[in-house]
Amino acid sequence: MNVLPADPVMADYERTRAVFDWRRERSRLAELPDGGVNMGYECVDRHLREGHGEHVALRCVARDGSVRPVTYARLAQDSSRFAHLLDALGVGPGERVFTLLGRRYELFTTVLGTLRAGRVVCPLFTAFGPEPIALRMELGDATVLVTTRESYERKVAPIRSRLPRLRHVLLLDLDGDPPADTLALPALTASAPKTYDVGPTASADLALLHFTSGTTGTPKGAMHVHEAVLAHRVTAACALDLREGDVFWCTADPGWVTGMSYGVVAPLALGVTTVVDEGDFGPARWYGILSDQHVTVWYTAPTALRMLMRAAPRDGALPTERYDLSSLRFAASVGEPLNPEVVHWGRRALGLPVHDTWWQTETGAIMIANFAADPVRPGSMGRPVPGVEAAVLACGEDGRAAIDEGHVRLLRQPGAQGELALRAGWPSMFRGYLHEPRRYESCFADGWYLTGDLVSRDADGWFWFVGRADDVIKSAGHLIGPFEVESALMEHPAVAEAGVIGRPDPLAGAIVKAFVLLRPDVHAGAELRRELHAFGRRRLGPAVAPREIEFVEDLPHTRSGKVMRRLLRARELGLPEGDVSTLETREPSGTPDTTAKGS
Ligand code: 6R9
Repeated sequence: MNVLPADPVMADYERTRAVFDWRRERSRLAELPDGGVNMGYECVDRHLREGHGEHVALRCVARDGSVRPVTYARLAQDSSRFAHLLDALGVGPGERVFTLLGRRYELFTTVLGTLRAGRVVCPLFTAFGPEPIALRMELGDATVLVTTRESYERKVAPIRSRLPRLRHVLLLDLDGDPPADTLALPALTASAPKTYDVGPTASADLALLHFTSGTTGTPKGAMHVHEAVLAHRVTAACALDLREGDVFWCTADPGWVTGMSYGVVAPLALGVTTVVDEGDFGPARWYGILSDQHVTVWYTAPTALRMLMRAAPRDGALPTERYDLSSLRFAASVGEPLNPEVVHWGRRALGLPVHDTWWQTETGAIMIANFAADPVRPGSMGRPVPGVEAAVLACGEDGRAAIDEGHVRLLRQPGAQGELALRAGWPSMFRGYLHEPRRYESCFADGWYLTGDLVSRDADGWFWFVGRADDVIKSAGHLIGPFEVESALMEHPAVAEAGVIGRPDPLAGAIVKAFVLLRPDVHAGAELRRELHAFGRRRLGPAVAPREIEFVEDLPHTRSGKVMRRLLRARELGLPEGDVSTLETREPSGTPDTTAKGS
């Protein structure tokens, strides 16, 4: 597979960092005739050209447990068919193909066909309700949607009129006539040619669009380019220890960045075999897959591990006593803090520690990790991957990096807390927020990308997560924007205003909690609470809807009229309220005093 021979990285961190060079790694990519790089080509065509077409790319585990192996050659054929279909439908270069699909084979053919054809992939989470789907498809200028009949009828048909630019809805299902204004994908691809020549692709052409949430405003469309595949390869090799012959299993949903970068792109770019589980989480199912598929490298989430940890049988038997986990060589997690208890449990229950890795939608690939050769430091995110420079920046009163005449201040003393920043310029760095250049620019200062996470670094250079600098909620590893939840709740006729926070939860890290101020004359009772829960789930989907709703008499506001979520959180947790100098002090239901100074 010809990436970063594992040895130098694993054996000597400092030395690898010293000699690492992105340009040299870039020269290992298969260059297209025009000098560009194509992510889809790296994942598929390259392996055929190198004579590995018969290697198993995917092992798709159906809900009933049956397993279907798919070779790289087959993946090339089926993704070629999809690429031809995009041509035939007149979908132009750079246009957006949205997927609303779980982990299944067609997700791979759609994504790879789209990338190979030079169109842009934008994945959606299947646990989203109609509202988050509509918003993202509107913002992302969706031209094509690939989904199932069931998802279409339940979630997209009701909002289709809001999407005038959506030209083609392609449904996977074979049975029955497709609903109005949709097409049956299998019928269209069956007769399409089985080979496809990847056309000119510039390294900086847009490949993936990932929506992510911020504190305010609409979701942000993080734009990723084809050459990001370089970072996927390098980080999967050095941080996930992925090597030739491995069987890899990434449990993340493809609607989120981990499920795309490491569930699809990275393992295929490295030519290994990837397990695709179409079923849902369950301890027996998951241990069964690890064992039956002889998974060697496993990338999952702290919430899932905590669920496994809790599911220990009464007789105290360890998973290793019931299942053959002897193939498993490396386990890692991402998305939320990995508490030390889970690392220790991993040692006991799986026979190996779990390696924490840190990154974000915007970074496109793993940036900080516990590496295979180093002893894990339980509770630490690890150290920067080769080719990435990380720093801790001094913060101002707003809790974000202080920028003084364009300059930031690096905190070098061990243990000092500040905002985590990364030196701009690694290949998978996002290249913009779609249609929001200012929002993008505000993420950078003095040559650094500001992550919005608060961290400290110890004397040996290991990073420790402290918290987020903003109000965004991480629940079960999924990033949820409080504003999106508040907006949806406020559409209910009984709701005057809502403030949404993450309430700490031992299993999911945090759960979404809404404080709801009702309109005058509305009775706050159990029935209304139930109705609001159902309303939230219908609009937002189960992954985003509030799990807890509390009716309140008033909500704290800043003098500029914004709900002070920080204060809601402090009150919820019984913590000191901190700086409340910007708190609006007039009657809460009145108009905020925007004339007040110093807000
Ligand atoms: C890949 C992904 C990014 C945010 C990030 C941080 C949190 C991710 C973490 C972690 C503590 C870790 N996060 N990894 N917090 N320890 N190892 O999750 O991307 O959905 O954009 O979330 O998740 O707050 O800023 P994304």
